Amino acid sequence: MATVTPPATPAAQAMPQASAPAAEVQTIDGFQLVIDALKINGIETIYGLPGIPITDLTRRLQASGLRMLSFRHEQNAGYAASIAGFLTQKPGICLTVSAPGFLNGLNALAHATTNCFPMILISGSSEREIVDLQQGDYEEMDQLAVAKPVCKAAFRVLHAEDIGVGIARAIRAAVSGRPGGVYLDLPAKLFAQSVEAAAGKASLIEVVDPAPAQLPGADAMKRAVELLKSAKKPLILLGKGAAYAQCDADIKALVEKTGIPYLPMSMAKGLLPDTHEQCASAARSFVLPEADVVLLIGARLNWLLAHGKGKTWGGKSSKAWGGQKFIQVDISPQEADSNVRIDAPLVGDIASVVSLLLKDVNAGWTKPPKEWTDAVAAKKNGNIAKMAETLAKDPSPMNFHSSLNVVRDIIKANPDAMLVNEGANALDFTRSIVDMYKPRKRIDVGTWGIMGIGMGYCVAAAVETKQQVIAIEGDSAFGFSGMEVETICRYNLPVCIVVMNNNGVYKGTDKDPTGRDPAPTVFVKGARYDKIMEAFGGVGVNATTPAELRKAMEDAIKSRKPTLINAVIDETAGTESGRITSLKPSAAKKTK
Ligand SMILES: Cc1ncc(C[n+]2csc(CCOP(=O)(O)OP(=O)(O)O)c2C)c(N)n1
Ligand SMILES: [Mg+2]
Repeated sequence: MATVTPPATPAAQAMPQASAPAAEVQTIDGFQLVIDALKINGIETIYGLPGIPITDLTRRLQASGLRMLSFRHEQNAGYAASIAGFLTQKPGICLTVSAPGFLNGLNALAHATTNCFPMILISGSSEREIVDLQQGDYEEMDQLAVAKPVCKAAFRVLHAEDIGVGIARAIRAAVSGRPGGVYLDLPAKLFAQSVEAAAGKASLIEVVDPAPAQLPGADAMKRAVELLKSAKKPLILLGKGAAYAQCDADIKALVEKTGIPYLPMSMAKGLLPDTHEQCASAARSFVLPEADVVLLIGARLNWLLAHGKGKTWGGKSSKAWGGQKFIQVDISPQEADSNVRIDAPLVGDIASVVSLLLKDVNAGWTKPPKEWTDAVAAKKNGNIAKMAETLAKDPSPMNFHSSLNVVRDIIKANPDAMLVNEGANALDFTRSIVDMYKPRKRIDVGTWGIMGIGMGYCVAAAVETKQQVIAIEGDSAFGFSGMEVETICRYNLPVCIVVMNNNGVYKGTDKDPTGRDPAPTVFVKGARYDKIMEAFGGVGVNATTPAELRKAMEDAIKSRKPTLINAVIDETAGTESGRITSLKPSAAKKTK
């Protein structure tokens, strides 16, 4: 806090010796108001990258005791902030410079909005009067206008006395209702503005009840429970919204007391252990078309669930309804009927709705018919046995199955470890082979299937949870954020990265038919990603067998040192596009 003497009046200047000494006025500047506004709202960590006009802000944030984690590229800082939001229910904060830094952070802001993660992108910006007249300022851009289409809300603060309101609005917008990405524009001039200290402090707002409980009405509950009770082949689908809600014990109780088979979406894996007897993951292609009533909890009927219709759901053609009835628990009333009819929408926050459902179940419940649960179990056990045979093989060179069998054991032995996962085959095989045992331990590419979340997620997962982090990365996927290995070493984070190196995107065998260049999907053969980690003082290991991979992962977990294992995978092992080959335009052409 600075002390300034108010400017002397012209009269006082004329006769200085005659006036009494001016009273000192305590002031507070824009930098400090931003810091204090974040602090009183419980923000502890900022993910960002310094430069004009926010360098001093990053220094003062750090000096004030907040944790300021500095990245090599804003996109990775943004992904870190987005997943911090998912893990903590508090908005993850990403701080960037103007135009180019802002644009680098924008991808993550859009990702947060799409995935319903609370996040605030705070960017410094250039002089408004020059930007608005397009007179060519340093890093000139109308950032507010650019951000708007990809975020839930966007705000700009022009006066220091509005900083408190600006940050309060950003926090409330990010976490209330359906969470999402919020943009907050802080022009350079704002930081140096000073206001009278007491007034400045009084202008700060501690947000009360930022994500209020929202409960559906009794009639909506009755409708949903009656429909669920009428089912002969019920199914529960858990989405990452159910993981976000942090009502793990109630979700487990609901599943177990109803006795209904359940299917977790990727980031809902571990809400109940994947080895749970009611888990139907290994029978997905059986339960989706067979189920008659489906209870969706925090899962949207988007492309990841084939829009709730078509052949996946037993429909006769690609757009035909399969005949299921849906109960949908979602905080957004607009989600219902987005793809197919929702017979019983339950609009509310997941924790409240699940506790209401549990009350009804406790009041009296008949478990689903044994024919249904037996049929699901038979299908599932058959598929698990088939998978066990594949996993038992030890081919040379190592393939996705034999290497991921090791990861599966490591996660089983370390169920508290965070698993970060991206790639195509490296993603799909990890999701289906590696069982999760606890909630919110698996974080991955999310709704967009985005490459580049890897190292940002690793940093945030380590910082927010303090747990060991294990990242299973396709070699292409790793390349999007690989430079953050330096960040991981700089902060000495317990991160073990496994690069599934099959020499390319999907696989490493493509050829340029003209013979001139490498094919678009292939990389340098035999690349040694482990050397990147060594360059910054971490541990690098080249693993060519499952035994070498196991030893390297165990050592990493024991030492908690930043480690990168270059896992050499058979370059012929992958499938084009992993499991989503059907989405390729050329595939659509063939089926016409
Ligand atoms: C930002 C972004 N760019 C491009 C893609 C397209 N894409 C999907 S998977 C993938 C990489 C797959 O290769 P790799 O990570 O090596 O996994 P593999 O299948 O080889 O295990 C790419 C580039 C994407 N999903 N996101
Ligand atoms: Mg690859």
